[in-house]
Amino acid sequence: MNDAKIEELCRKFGIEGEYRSYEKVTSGHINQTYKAYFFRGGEVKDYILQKVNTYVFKSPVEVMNNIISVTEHIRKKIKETGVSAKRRVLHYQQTDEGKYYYIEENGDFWRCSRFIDDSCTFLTASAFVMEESGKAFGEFQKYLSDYPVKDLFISIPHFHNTIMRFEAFKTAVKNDACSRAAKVRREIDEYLALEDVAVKTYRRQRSGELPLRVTHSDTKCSNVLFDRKTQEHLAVIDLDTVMPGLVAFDFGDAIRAGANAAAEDEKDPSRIALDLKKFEAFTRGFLGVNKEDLTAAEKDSLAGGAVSMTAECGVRFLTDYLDGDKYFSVDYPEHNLVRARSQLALAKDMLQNFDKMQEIVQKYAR
Ligand code: GN1
Ligand code: MG
Repeated sequence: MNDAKIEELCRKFGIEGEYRSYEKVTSGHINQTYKAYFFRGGEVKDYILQKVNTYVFKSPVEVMNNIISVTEHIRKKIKETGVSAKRRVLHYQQTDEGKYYYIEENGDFWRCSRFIDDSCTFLTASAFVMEESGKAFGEFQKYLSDYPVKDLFISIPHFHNTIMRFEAFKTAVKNDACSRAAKVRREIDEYLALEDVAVKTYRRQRSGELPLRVTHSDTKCSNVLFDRKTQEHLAVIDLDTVMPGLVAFDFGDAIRAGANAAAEDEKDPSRIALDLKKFEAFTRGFLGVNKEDLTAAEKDSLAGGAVSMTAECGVRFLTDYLDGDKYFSVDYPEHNLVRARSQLALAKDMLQNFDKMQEIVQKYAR
């Protein structure tokens, strides 16, 4: 990537002013993200330019249609409350032809949004940040509670189908494409032992006990923007996987990512644990916003959703490790294995603390 290229792409999205500079944003595992700076009207204006990973998102145009439709819906909802939506929902740029994307001759798929003023993201979350994340994802769900779920395009079929994720894992073990299976036999066996408990939440949807809702489906705290000064939540970002799904999965994935005492790729599994204070903070924020909207079964499914999402994410990391790191971007050869080990330790610690998790949920669900 270089300045000329970034400027050229931004111009496709109607951005005016003097191009200044760009930086690469490295936190996501899927898309390539850049922040571009322009000078206009006496001040610096910044934009987020993203190359969508079309290996992961096979129908990026439909994904963008979802995103535009959902962000417009949220914008309308926020405005109805009398609050300014400017910093509370993403705003995408259009090309001259009125499209929200630009496809290069080589097929590269680009989109561009305004950077929300004075916002920041966090890779790890304190209890305060977790509570704010809980509010952000709770509000996201609330704003979209009357959005027609069936109209949403399914950006990645079977994304949180835990049963299929385990089947894909078993296939990867069998194929052993990179001859890595023998080395990770212990991890394979431990994940297989978790399968029954991991697929429980998905089965509750299959049986009709849990309803499908509009969900974000990738609720890590790094997908929330916060106010730089107050650290209060502003907007939810990374909307590629907005799909019909389970509230338990949005809740659970946020816990997986944010209530871990260590990082997702911590190398020392003994440092990994469920942080119950952060769990409680997220639960308080989330249920404080939307407990009235949830059914009793949904409230009862939240803690189990955290176990399901952690085991599922870990199985996806291990599958990708066995397949040769094709899906998640890795910084070093064992990165996916390290991630898989950390998720395994976290899922086991959640099971140890399951009663406590349920108690906390019940406290805020009343
Ligand atoms: C990916 O795009 P990013 O980095 O926010 C993945 C999530 C995983 C997460 C693990 C589309 O999220 O499902 O939980 O990595 N997104 C996709 O960090 O597969
Ligand atoms: Mg994502």
